[in-house]
Amino acid sequence: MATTETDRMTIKTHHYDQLSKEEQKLLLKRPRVDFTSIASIVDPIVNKVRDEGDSAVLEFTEKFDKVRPSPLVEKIENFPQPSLDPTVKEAFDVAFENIKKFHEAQLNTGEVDVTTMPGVRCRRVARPIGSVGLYVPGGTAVLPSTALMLAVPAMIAKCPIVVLATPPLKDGTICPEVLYCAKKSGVTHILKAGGAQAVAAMGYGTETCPKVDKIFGPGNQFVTAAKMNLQNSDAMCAIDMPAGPSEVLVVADKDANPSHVAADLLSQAEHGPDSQVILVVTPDVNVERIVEEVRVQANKLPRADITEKALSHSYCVVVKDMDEVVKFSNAYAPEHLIVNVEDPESLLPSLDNAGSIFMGRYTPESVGDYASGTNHVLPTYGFSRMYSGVSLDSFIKYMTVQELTKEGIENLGPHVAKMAEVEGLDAHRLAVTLRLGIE
Ligand code: HSO
Ligand code: ZN
Repeated sequence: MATTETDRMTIKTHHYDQLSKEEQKLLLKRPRVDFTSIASIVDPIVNKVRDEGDSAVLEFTEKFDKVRPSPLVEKIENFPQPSLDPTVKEAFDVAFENIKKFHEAQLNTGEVDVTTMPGVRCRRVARPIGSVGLYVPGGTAVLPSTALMLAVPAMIAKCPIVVLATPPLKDGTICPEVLYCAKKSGVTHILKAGGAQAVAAMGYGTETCPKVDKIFGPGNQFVTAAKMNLQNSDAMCAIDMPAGPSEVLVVADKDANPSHVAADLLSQAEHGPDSQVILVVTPDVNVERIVEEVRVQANKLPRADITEKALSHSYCVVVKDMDEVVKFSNAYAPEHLIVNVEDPESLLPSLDNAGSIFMGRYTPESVGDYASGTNHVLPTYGFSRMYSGVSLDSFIKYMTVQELTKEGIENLGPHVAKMAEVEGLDAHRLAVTLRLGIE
């Protein structure tokens, strides 16, 4: 039978109990990313930028983006305020305020001041990371919202140097909305480059690009591979988190509106051909209706090609009951989890692994992607099991501080001296006993 345009825009359905254990396990697997072959392309780019600096970055930008921006790096104050349509400006202003509010609320939450025993005071104090690099993707979609998600917490943390890298447009300028967000949120430098070459320029520093201590942001496989290279190199550079393709898991009950569910699935599918979208439901839900809605809406999308590829490795799965839904979601550990059910709050205590959760009938992922206030740079690929999304803490490191009074060393010193004795570290013991005036 010939496959029509419409047939391809479909999403398969599995009945969990009818699958073998092996097949059930396979559902949790992400589309495979071959990092070794990507590294073989990316590593030489990173090394050339490390060795040759700006000239290598410009060479790669000319090769991949077909433009030679001049200058490559500019201080933010050199850019005039871009003129935006007032409704566009207002939308970004609202998003900025909400993101700022949510991340400001995280200030001082990690600092502690505890007296562990009389005369022994222990503190934890926060300091901003000195220099950070923010990667804002270009490519098939320019994402100025990512500029806000990264620059606003960096601004609140008071990071002194904030470099924003983004691929230049064909005329060598950068996207005006990205520039607007960068100016508004305290970015200090713009690096007009993308891909592995931009990541390497920030990680190692070049003649004109400040060296950063930590690189943030989503990107394609090349950007991810470059971040991984830097993290394991002598660049002395941290990264926000490991990354894979974007994904959403939607939980829907029988009263969820099928067109809303379909739109939520597609909003993640349209991100990239390797995105994965998953629907988990109980047997009382009309899955066919939702699948039909996906087909109808997908065919009308401008990014239909990308969406079709994403749908080819996406699926719906029908499980026995709500307990199984929660179990499945926790095992999959999605980047985004939409809980489109009557009483989402009752499920929250059992939900353990997700980058960001969207609760109830009126909370599409789009609101968190843009403007509710939460961050959209989140752990993918099952990493929400052990990583958090970007937050204020991502731009801060903590120092611990301790101070003992005379009473403190008298209380604690003998125990420390005893432990030093057990470990055979005599200088450690002496540092205490000399102060105590014993021996
Ligand atoms: N869903 C994306 C973020 C984004 N969506 C940016 C639209 N613009 C990855 O979490
Ligand atoms: Zn999105």
